[in-house]
Amino acid sequence: MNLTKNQFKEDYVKRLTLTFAQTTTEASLEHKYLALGKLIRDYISESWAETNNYYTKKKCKQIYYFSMEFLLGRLLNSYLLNLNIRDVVKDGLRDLGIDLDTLLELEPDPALGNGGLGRLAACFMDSLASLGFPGHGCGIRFKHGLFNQKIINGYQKELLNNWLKEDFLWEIKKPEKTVTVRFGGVVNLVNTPNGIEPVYSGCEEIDAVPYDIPILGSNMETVNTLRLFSAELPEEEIDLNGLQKGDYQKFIDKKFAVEAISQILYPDDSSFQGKLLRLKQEYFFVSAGLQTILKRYKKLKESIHKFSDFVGIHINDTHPAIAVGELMRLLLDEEGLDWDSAWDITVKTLAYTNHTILAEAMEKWPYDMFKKTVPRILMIIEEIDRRFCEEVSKKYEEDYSKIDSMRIIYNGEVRMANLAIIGSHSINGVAKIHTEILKNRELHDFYLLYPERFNNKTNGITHRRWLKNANPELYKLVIEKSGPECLNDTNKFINFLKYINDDNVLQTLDKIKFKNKEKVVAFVKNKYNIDINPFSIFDVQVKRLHGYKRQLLNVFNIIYLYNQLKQNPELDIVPRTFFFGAKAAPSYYLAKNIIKLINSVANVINNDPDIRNKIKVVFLENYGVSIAELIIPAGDVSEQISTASKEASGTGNMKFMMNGAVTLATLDGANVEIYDEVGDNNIVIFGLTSQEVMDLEKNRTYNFRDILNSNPDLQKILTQLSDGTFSENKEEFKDILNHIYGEGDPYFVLKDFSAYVEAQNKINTLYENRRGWLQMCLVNIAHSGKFSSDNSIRKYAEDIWHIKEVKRGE
Ligand code: Z2T
Repeated sequence: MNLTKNQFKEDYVKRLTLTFAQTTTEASLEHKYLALGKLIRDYISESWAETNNYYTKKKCKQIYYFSMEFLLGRLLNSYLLNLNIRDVVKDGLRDLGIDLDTLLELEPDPALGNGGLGRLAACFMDSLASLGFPGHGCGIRFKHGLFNQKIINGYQKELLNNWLKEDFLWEIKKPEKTVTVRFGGVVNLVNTPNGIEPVYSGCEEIDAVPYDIPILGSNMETVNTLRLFSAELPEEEIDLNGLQKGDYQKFIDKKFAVEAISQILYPDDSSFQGKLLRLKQEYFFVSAGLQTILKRYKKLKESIHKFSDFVGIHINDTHPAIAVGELMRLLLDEEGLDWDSAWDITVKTLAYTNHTILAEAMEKWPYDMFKKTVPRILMIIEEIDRRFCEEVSKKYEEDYSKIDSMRIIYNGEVRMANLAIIGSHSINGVAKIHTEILKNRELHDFYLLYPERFNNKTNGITHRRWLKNANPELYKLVIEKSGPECLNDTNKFINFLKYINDDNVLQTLDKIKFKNKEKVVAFVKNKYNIDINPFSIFDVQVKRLHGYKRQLLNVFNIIYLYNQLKQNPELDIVPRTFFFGAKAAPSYYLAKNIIKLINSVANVINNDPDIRNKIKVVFLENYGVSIAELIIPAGDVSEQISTASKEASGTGNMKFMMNGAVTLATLDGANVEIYDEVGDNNIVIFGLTSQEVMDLEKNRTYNFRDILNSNPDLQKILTQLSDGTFSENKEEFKDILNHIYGEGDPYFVLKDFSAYVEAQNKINTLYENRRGWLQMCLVNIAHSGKFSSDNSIRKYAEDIWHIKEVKRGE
């Protein structure tokens, strides 16, 4: 937008005075922040209304991205960047004696997601709006997001996340757009003059109240909507529940149970728990979202049969897969369509993304729970299942194994992935290798049945948040050197390669990285009182804590290094700082035990004079979007070391690459595509391939003892986990020991250990050649444009959603 510094200052001072009845000299920092936020909100509002009116007027096909999670991170700086007024605002505030960066830190970071899946949804929102696509988000307004992590004596403690304690600046409540969601009760099908109709009795009705957040594009005109629903007790219900009789307890219990639905985000990133409340959350936002979409569609006055020409609905993993049943219900029961028409519309409207092949993450609801919670949906799903079995048995005759593997209801469970696949016209994985595994193994039978539905869409990240916002100096350099064509097409980052032999550019890269490292040095000193060396290699593994992500492999190498240095304190190694950031699901004992190990090892190493500060270990508490924005721009080495075949894609790998780190990786997920881009000389690859892992799993031929017996270094490390080296309590690391000795090292940590050590040595050698290292960084940055979510979204738009970019002027 066009805004002069003086105009901004005038607007700001006025806003501050009108809202808080104070001048800039008296106002608290908090009020200064709030006034800025409210002003920026004003700047956005007009375009928001215009965007919506335009979509309706032109009847644009609109996409709704249904997701349990949206991990947005702080929004104020993104709004400033996308409005293109950050510099003006910063200068204007400085004139008033206010530091913009200090105000930005005051914004709460809404953590409405667990990890990659939620952050991907947020990156997609940014790309949709920035490219001018009509695409919105639909989810839940959790009162409490992902827990805040505190480390106490090396253990993870979970604290309640209370991001709504202060009013959230960016949401607008829309009570007039409330819809009703029905749970439980009994449904009978009754013959009426209008045909068969469901009659409900004894069910519970809940209000879904929308809160809208503007998603502002960088294209200066599009403002899409993220609509999050909150669960409330309907007003009529309040009387019916005891107020009249003075039975307040009954009323309070009821209100509590209803509001529970949008109280808190489940903190599991990759395991399915089968909790009733979770099922209610899923149906709650899906039903509310679909009802809202249908209401909006009616205003277009188009035939219901053309629904999928105007609406596309994307389901982000199986959490919203119940949409298949709910859309059918709305079309059959509310719109009065016949089965075949309703089914045709449903399949054409829905598309599904799979984010994992881990068996323990698959959503399978107990049949009885499902039936009690959403009886009408279960009826419909049973009919979908019946028809599906009929179709399959026609095709495969008596091959019951095929029916068993693909049908929805099986063994007393409702299998949500099967429902999603059968009810969608498109099914995609999130990286090439992941999609191949889906097609060839996990979903092979479905692939044979519906080959045309399967496609790959490799994940991406928005360079606006992960480069422009998190690493502004590097962004400036890339744009300046690679040309303005980068602004609209990140693939043009490749022009940066021209500077591969330009010592000035390489020096500048070095300086920028160093400054980013110094920021982290200051942060760590201030927060943990640990001194770290900005000249050391910053080796970073930040992501959720999980067995398959193998933080344990990383720690084992650190212990190995420690042992070497203890044996020979004179050993000449390149100084390194190992950073970890990771939350463990509260009930995941192994993961929590690994956190304790990292902190115990850190404590020993950081305080051992023999080590002479050659290595340091830092655990960054409460890893989330905000900490990521601090640490990723400072990373030299990006640890992407999952057991091959387990990480569907990974997106942190892309963020590090874009910020000029060198990837140390297994050939898993999108690492494979990063490798294809940068080539053998600009990445360090090690370990089992996914084929090797899958073969070992299939043949059950892996025995960790074979490895252990022939590797004294590993023997020593495992001994140290119970001999008091890292904890006085010799039982301390029993979950980890059981993971190896009891479960047999299911993620092949021991198997890949020596390859990993070797790869780490290679990193040292590469790093010692300063120029060579900087050239590797440059190559990585140049190729990172490929992994912008703008590219991913363009492909979704073209192949799956069939939507076009909208330019309001035209
Ligand atoms: C999640 O973050 C991911 C997968 C899930 O499967 C659930 C959650 Cl919360 C149900 C991650 C994948 O692990 C990661 O590889 C991928 O990059 C990310 O989703 C986005 O696709």
